[in-house]
Order: sequence, then structure tokens, then C-alpha cells
Amino acid sequence: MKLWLNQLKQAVPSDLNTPAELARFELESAFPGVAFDLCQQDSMGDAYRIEPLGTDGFRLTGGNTGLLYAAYRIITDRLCGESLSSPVASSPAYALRMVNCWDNADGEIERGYSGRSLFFRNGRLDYSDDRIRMLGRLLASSGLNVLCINNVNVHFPAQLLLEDYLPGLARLAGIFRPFGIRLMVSVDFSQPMRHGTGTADPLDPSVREWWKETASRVYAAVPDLAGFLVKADSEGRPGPFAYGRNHAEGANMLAEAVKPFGGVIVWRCFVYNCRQDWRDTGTDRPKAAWEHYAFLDGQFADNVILQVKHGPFDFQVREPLSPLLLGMKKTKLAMELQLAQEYTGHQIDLYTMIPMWKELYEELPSDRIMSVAAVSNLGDDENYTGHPLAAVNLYTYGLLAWNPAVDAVSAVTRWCRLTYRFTPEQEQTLVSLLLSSRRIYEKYTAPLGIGWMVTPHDHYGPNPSGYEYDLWGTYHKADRNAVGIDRTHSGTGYLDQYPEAFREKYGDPASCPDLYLLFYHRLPYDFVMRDGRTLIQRIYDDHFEGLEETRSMAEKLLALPFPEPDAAVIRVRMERQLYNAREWCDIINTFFHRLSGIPDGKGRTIYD
Ligand code: GCV
Repeated sequence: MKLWLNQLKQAVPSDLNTPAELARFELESAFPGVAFDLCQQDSMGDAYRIEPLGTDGFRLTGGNTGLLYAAYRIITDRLCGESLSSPVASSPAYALRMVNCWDNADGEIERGYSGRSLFFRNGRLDYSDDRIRMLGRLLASSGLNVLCINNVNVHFPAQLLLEDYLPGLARLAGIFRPFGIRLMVSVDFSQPMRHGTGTADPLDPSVREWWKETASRVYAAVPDLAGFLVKADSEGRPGPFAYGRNHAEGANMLAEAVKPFGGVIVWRCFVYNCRQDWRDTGTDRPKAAWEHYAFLDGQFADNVILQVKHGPFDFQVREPLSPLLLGMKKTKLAMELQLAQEYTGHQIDLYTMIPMWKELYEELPSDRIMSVAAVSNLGDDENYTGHPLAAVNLYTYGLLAWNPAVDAVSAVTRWCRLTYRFTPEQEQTLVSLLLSSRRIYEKYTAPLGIGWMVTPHDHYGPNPSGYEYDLWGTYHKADRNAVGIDRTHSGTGYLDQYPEAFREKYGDPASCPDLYLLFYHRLPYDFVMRDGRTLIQRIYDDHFEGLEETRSMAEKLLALPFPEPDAAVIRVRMERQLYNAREWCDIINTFFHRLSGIPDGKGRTIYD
């Protein structure tokens, strides 16, 4: 399956070596007889310029990869019915536009909802060359350029990617190379201990030596490896804390090892106390990333990038922008998004992410990050993303990683137009359904920014108190009078981690946007919101509306003439979404009704 490139008829041959060669192949096979003049200027890197030549020809100027991006721009514009009549120039906003796969060597994917790994089987690298080439084409056509193939939780034998599996990694890197995609690997901080160092202390000379020697071996096999991705001292992963060292000392030691080869260390900031006692009211999990990292600003080597989840918790439907992304001004940062729908419907429920990302980018000054990463939603299902419509998230993530100013309607329309042959009315219906899907999902799940009312561990379907007395620090503390946690200065102080403008906007329930209310405030059920409704009425209304809107979405979506096999998959998943939305609506409303004893002002059915 070719997803949004299904109109390209010819497969990419295996004997192309560079992005510029691939650019020529793609253009000549998509537009036989059209004149293309390709001028490679290496200093331009990913950037490109396209000039129309006469009536039907183009001059493309760019770096090796820039030429490929220019070729895909011409091809996708044409397939969308747009033609370039005047010169255009483009360059990406972020140097590294990364996809992080959480694939394990046994072929399982952590938080994977579209089958098994495309790269691993039975503890070994094992893949279909044709599918890898198709994946390379899809990623490159949306502007993405770095792929980390293994889980940040590095389970044995994934460590062998740096050892016995290195030839296989080199071969895989070779398949991706013409697509301008550089591989990255997640590494296990304690790996030197498999080789007798007896310690993984980042200041120990034998440990430093092991990583240097390993980096030189790895880069000899894969000279353009983007670098190493590291999850350290988080959720049981090894890290520098065991030796009394901090994250900067850990990251800088690895950075020194990859530096001679131009590599980077992407060090994740998802670090918090995952064995919290629910009785402990002094610890507030969203504060953790800041507490672990902010004081280290300015201490990281220049080839270290801190990768920060977009929100302070963990990819909930609604979270504020992480304060670390605003505060660490002397450190290179990447924002981490999640395409895998862990908390957002498991690629069963429709959930188009670009409206959420646009909100994040609006609050993030453009110079604060230098890279973006997204946890992959890919697997070996025939359609790669499980739900055929989940592919819109991968494609539009790429468009925004190139240019965060792209607007949501045009990005989603572009994907629809490339993927399906619909009439303008049908296309408009699909675009508006996709764009409304996030808000609909938000309405029927946890209310007003509170998050975490999901089935523990699996994270699909409702369980309002499932995490309430657990170790993960994710509490809502609903009682018969009130719900939420006060995270203002007078509460846990989380809001103090933000610049003044944020504190003013969110600190007062009277000015805090409704959809963030319960993230920042503990409020009584009879709190009167700006539109005059009480908090509890708003919760009931949102849930009833979310269910109704899902029903109406299902009706409209299933009336669209999707081709097979997409139509069948969409039908089955929509049935499951309808069931899920009803469960969420009724369980959340019943939960709050039982606690508060306040009836629905509109007299609708709540099951007590
Ligand atoms: C890869 C959450 C997820 C884990 C994931 C972790 C992380 O806790 O549930 O599956 O582990 O985030 O981002 O490291």
C-alpha cells in the first residue's frame, strides 16, 4: 500500500544511491516527457528552490536532500491539482524531523496499534526491503529525515544493534539513505557493563573508553547515523543517578563519544517518580521534568538535544505546553509528540492531532526548539497505521515539522486529496470530520484537562478512579464537593515554573480557558463558568455532546465512498469507537453524579 503516494505507479528501484538520484527518478517517472533541470548545491542541505521553466518544465536547486524534497513538492502539488507558476524557495524550520519507533527486538511494539514491527522479528533485524523502501518514500515525501528504529526502553537483545546486529543496521541504513533518512538507535546506558566494566558511571574512564570505542565502530559501519536516543533514570531504565551523577554528566559523556563523527545525543526528559505514594501530597508529577532539568540549563554539550514531551504529564488529550520548552534557553531542545494513539483511542477512535499541535506551536516561540520528534504510529499492518485515517497524523506531522505555520485545514485537505479520489463535497466532509475528531474525543473522555481517567496500563476505555490510588502520580481527587488539583502558587506551585504571561492567563479560574480548568484548579461542582453553566453541568453536557457528535460523525463518515480495504477497516473501527464513546459518556457522567448527587439540568439519562 502506498497511502498518500498511491498515485505513484512505479516502485523505487533498489539501485539508487543518493537522494538526488531518487529525485530524478521520481520526477521522470511521475511526469514522463517533462524537462527537469536539477542543480545540486550541497551548501543548501535540505533547502530548495523551484523555478518553472517555459510551459512545462522545472529547474530545481538544492542540496542532495533538498532536491528530493523539491521533487516531492512538485509531485504532491501536481497530484493535488496545484501547479507552480512562479518560483518558490523553502527550507525546514527544524534540522532533525524525527520519528521514534518503540519497537522491541521480539517484534512487539510498545504502544503499537498497527501490527508488529516493520524492522524486527524473533529477536533479530528482519524486514521486507520493499516495505522499507515504501516507508522511506512516505517519510521523505512528508519531509521527515530521522528514524529511530528501536524502543527507548531497550530490552535485550536490542542492545545488539551496537554489536552483533551492526551489519544488519548498516544494511538498513543503506536502504533508507536515498530517501534522505538517517537512522538513530536507542541505547542502554548500562551497556558497557555487558562487557566487564563493572560500572556504567559516566565519569569512569573505562566506561568513557567503551562508549568511544563503540561509537567509532558503529560510525564505521553507519557513517551517517544521526546519533543515540536515551531514556535514562526513568521508569526503571538505568542512568547516571546510580553513581551520584546528573543528567548533564550522563549525556555529555555519550556526546563526547559521538562528537568526532557528527552524531548527536537525544536525551529524553520524561523523568519523574513512578513509584509515588498517593498519600503524598507534596509531590506533583507535572513538576518533575522542570525539577530534574531546569537547573542544568547551559551545562549540556553542544551535540546534546533534550527531548521534552509536549506536556508535563504524558500525552494526554489536553495538557499545557511543558514549561521546560519555554524555560531552558541555553540548551538545544526537541519537542516530543506522540503519533501512536496511546491515550487518544488506540488508532480505533478517530483522532486527528493537528489541531492540538497547532495550539502547542502557537504558545511556543519559534526559536525555542531546534528539532521535533514524534513517537511512531507505524506497524506492519498492510496500511502501516492500523486505521487508514490515522495516516493523516504521520503526514501532517511531517508538514508541520518542516513548517509549523502550515494551517490545519490545508494540511489535512492535502492529505485527503492525495489519498482518496473524492468529489469536492466529499473531500470537505472528510476534512471537517477529521478536524473535529480531536475535540469530539476530548468531550467524551476525561473532562476539562484532568486526564488519566483511562483503564490503567492499557490506556483504552474509561476507568475514572483506575489510577487514583496507584503509583504513577496521576490523581484527580474527585470527592463529593470538588475535583482537580490546585497547581497555582497557592497549591502545588507547578504554575510557578512558567513565565509571567502564562501564570496570569492560567492562574485565575476566571481567566483560565475552560478546557484547562481542572488541570490547574480544584473547583467545586457548583463553580459557575464564564458561560453561566456550573462545572458539573459542563461535564454532563460535554459528555452527552461527545457521544451525539460521535454518532453523527459515524453516519457521515460511513456514507463516504472509501475504497476497499479502507472502507471495511473504517467501518469496523467506527463500530468500536461508538461503543467506546458510549461507555465513556455513561461511566464519567455516572461517576460524577454518584459523587456529587447533582442531577443533570437537562434531565437526560444517567445510570445510577
Ligand atoms: C516507552 C509512558 C508509556 C510508556 C513509554 C513511556 C516513555 O509511560 O506508557 O509505554 O515507554 O511513556 O515515554 O518512555
